[in-house]
Amino acid sequence: MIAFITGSTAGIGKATAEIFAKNGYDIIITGRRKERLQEFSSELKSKYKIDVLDLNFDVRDLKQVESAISSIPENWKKINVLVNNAGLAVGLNNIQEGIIEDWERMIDTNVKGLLYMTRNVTPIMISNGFGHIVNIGSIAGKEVYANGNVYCATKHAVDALNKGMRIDLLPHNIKVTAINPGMVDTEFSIVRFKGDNDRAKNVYKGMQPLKAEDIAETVYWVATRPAHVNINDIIIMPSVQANATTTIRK
Ligand code: NDP
Ligand code: 8X3
Repeated sequence: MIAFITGSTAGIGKATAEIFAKNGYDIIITGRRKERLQEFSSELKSKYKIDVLDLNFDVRDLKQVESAISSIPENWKKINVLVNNAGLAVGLNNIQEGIIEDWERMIDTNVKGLLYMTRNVTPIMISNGFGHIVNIGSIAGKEVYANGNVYCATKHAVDALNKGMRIDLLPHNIKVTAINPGMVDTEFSIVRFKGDNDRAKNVYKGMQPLKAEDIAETVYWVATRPAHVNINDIIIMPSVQANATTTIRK
C-alpha cells in the first residue's frame, strides 16, 4: 500500500505520513525544505522498516510538480491514497489593506497547488483503477471570519473542488474526502504571522487546540474504510471550539 502526502515536512502532513508508515504503508513525502524532508525520510525508514520516496518541490510551480510526478518510478505508481495537505495562511488583514503577495501565496498554494497535484496524480490512479484523494480543507472553507477573507476563499475553493472531484472521479473508482479542521497546533500560525512566535502562541492561549496527530488519525481512518464506504466530508474541532470564532478560553 502506498500513501502520498504533500507538505510532509511539518504539522498535519508529517503526522499523517507517520501514521501511514506505522501501519506498514510505503510513503511518498514532499515539501520545499529539502533537509527536513531527507531527515524525515531516513527516520521513517529506520523506525518503521518501510520504503520512502521523498520528492522535494514547490506545489505552486507546475513544472516542478510535473517533473516530480513524472519521476515517480513504476514500482511506486500503485498509489492508494493522495493527501492534498500542503497549504498555508499568510497574514490576517482586512480586505482593504490586504497584501497582494500574501493573497497570491495562498491562492497559488492552497488552490492552484492542490489542482496541479490532483491533475498530475489522477491519471495514474485512473490507470490503476483505484485511488483515494483526501483534501485537507478547513473550518475556514465552511465559514468566513474577520480578516480571514482570502484564506477563507481558498479553503471554500477546496470545499468546492472536493465536491467536484468526487463527481468527476466517481466512474474511476476513486474516492474523494475532505477533512476540515478547526484550530490545530502546528507551524500554521507561525507561518500566518510570518515568524512572529509570540503572536502565533497567542492563537492557542488558554485553550487546548487539536494536535496534528488528531487529524492524522482521522485521515488514516477515512482511508481505511471498507471499499464500499466513502466518507465525503468531516469537520473536526477542538472540544472548546464551537465554530470558527467561538472558543472557550481559561
Ligand atoms: P504547517 O505549516 O505545520 O505545515 C504545512 C506544510 O505544507 C509543510 O510541510 C510545508 O512544507 C508545506 N507547504 C507549504 N507551502 C508549500 C509549497 N508551496 N509547496 C510544497 N509544500 C508546501 O501547517 P499545517 O500542518 O497546520 O497545515 C497543513 C494543512 O492543514 C494546510 O492546508 C492548512 O491550511 C490546513 N489546516 C490547518 C489548520 C491549523 O489550524 N493548523 C486548520 C485547518 C486546516 P515546506 O515549508 O517544507 O514546503
Ligand atoms: C485553519 C483554521 O480557523 O485558523 O484553517 O482558519 S483557522
